[in-house]
Amino acid sequence: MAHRWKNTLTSADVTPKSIWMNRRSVLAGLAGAGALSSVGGMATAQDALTPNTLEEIRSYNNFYEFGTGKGDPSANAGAMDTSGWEVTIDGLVDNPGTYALNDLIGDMTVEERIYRFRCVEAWSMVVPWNGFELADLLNKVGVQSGATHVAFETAVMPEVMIGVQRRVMDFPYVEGLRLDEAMHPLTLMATGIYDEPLANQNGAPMRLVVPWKYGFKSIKSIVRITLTDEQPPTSWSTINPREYGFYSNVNPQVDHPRWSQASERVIGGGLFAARKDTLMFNGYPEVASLYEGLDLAANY
Ligand SMILES: Nc1nc2c(c(=O)[nH]1)N[C@H]1C(S)=C(S)[C@@H](COP(=O)(O)O)O[C@H]1N2
Ligand SMILES: [Mo]
Repeated sequence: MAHRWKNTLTSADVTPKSIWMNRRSVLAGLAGAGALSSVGGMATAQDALTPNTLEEIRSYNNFYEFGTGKGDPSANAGAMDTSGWEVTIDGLVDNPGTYALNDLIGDMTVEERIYRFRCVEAWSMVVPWNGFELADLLNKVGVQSGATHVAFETAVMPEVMIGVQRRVMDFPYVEGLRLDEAMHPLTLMATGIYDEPLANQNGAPMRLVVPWKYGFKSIKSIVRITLTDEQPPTSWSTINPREYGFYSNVNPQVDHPRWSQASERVIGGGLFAARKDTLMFNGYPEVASLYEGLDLAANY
């Protein structure tokens, strides 16, 4: 299938904002790792952030609807039919409704964003997403003044989802953001990777990507987006609030109760998987102002 969204931009095009933002965060990340001297001319952000291969990104997954093993989503998610996908927008919005996906996002400007991706389980990848800013979608549907948070919900298709059949957790999988986090220009709705439509195991046809938060915030295969005036329940913080908080910002100084978050295992790169230091906000310090005055150890 051809990548069907209009206005597709890639790194080959002039994409000042995304490239600039990535470059800035890469600089900060490298400075944090003490490697500033290797930056040299800083040609592009892509030079510094080497993406994982498509094969790696499509074969090592978490998508519990299709099973709890890392290989289960790639083995099982192909059975999900994403044609005729609809997304319901409701709550505190001017234009609520159930939309055919293309009617909702067909006019969005799709950009390439090469982001670090850090799972709470302490592994990481670098993924070249294609997507649009969630803010563009929220502005299109019209957020009403009382809204403070955004809630997201994943499809539930028991016929094809063995994890749903086996009730490995409560479904639908739900997630949420504060409205200011949702409106941040780094927050992406992804529809592709490497200029190809998302594979089902990566959350086709549309999934959230919040690069400064642990991966479980980046909810897949979204069927519902709700604007609300209270903090919405989220799947993992409901299952275990002590281990998984609502914010779940990547933070090397706040360990998971059962393991350190100070470093991460880099997926790929052969037999001797590299480890590297985990960066505050996963190397996106531009989001720090969102949390001024908040105790990040208490609000994990
Ligand atoms: N609906 C749904 N979304 C989900 C998950 C899930 O189990 N179900 N897993 C999360 C977790 S823990 C991670 S690390 C990422 C993994 O995304 P990837 O497989 O595309 O790398 O998806 C997140 N989104
Ligand atoms: Mo994760």
